[in-house]
Amino acid sequence: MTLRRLDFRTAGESHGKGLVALMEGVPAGLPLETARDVDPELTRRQAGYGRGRRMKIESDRAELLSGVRLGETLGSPLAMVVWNRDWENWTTAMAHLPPEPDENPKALRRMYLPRPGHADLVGVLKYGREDTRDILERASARETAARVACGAVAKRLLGELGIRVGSFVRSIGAVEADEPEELPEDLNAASDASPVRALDEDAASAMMEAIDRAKEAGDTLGGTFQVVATGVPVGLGAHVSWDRKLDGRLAGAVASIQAIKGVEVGAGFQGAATPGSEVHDAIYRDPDRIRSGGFRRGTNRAGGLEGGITTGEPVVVRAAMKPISTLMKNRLPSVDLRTGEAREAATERSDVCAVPAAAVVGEAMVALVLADAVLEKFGGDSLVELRRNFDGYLAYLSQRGTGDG
Ligand code: EPS
Repeated sequence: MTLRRLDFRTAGESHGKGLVALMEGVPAGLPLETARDVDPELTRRQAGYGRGRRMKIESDRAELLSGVRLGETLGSPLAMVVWNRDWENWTTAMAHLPPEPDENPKALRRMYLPRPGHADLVGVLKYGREDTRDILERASARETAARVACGAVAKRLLGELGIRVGSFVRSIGAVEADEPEELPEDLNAASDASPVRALDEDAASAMMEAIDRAKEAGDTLGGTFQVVATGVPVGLGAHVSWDRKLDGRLAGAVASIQAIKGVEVGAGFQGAATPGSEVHDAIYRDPDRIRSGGFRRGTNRAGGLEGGITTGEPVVVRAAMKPISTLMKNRLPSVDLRTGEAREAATERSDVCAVPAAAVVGEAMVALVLADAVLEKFGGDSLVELRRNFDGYLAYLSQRGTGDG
């Protein structure tokens, strides 16, 4: 799955020198300063109760290499690097050159005990490698720092059009948060105030206790989160072909995040057990709701998407993250790739729970897909041109809203 108008790519290993983010298709004239627009998002991704010691070492910042001049994008490819501070401790193990013959083998930090749930085993089999580090360094969720850097640029672009993307955590392990009747106006201000990014204080305390218990037991926890985009106009995506349907594009992007095993749009699986009369969102006339074409829905169980097209209601994507596969105790059976002997899976420094961080990565992926869909519909080589096209569409919708369209 690739984006259509806004291409992005990442490179880099978890303990390599740094993570590279490359974006193409950002229109010219978008105000962009990494300290203001990108670094705060990187900091949000680093936070969350349950992260490991690595996050105390890192202090992620984006360094721009190209694509911006005097505070505005040029329309040229945007290149950013997030340097890994921990690299200093890994220069031997992650060196580009072959090791000296007398190098201490321990310093190379090879790993031969694949962790169930990780890319370790399938990766070495597929790529013809012996040392699982050749796989795990890239499979690591550290890569999401570069995704969040790209997502921050997408958010900045969407923000210019009044589209905002936020998230919150719905559950961690078996602890489920109560969802408020109405989401806060500034969703991220509310969820970021919680160490687990939940909107229910009692549940947040129970979630943190569950994380503490898992940590003591040397275990890990997964959970679920919800990404919400507001201000999205009706008409992004298309019903006409499978790969233009926006729900599929969003689900694919969110499912591509490390450890994500399930994605729902709106009420998702819940809707499957409910009669249609209680699932679908009734249509009412509301001329003031310009972005919805002069209509309002009684509910938003569809998660802002019908037929693969946005409705103008908030876009809602939910995801389930499995528990992290690196276990400190009760390590699962595995096999030593050198000898074929039964052994316990490898362990190394890791997180206990990264669901709050995954929600921030979810925002980035949703923002990138929405920005892509915006550029697909409205085009424009510059922000001025994009906005002119966008405003023209809103003018058309507003005319329809009067009933004379
Ligand atoms: C990290 C995500 C996790 C962390 C990693 C930093 O990666 P993984 O998917 O490999 O478990 O554990 O830190 C380390 C690998 C480490 O050395 O502690 C991130 O999101 O930045």
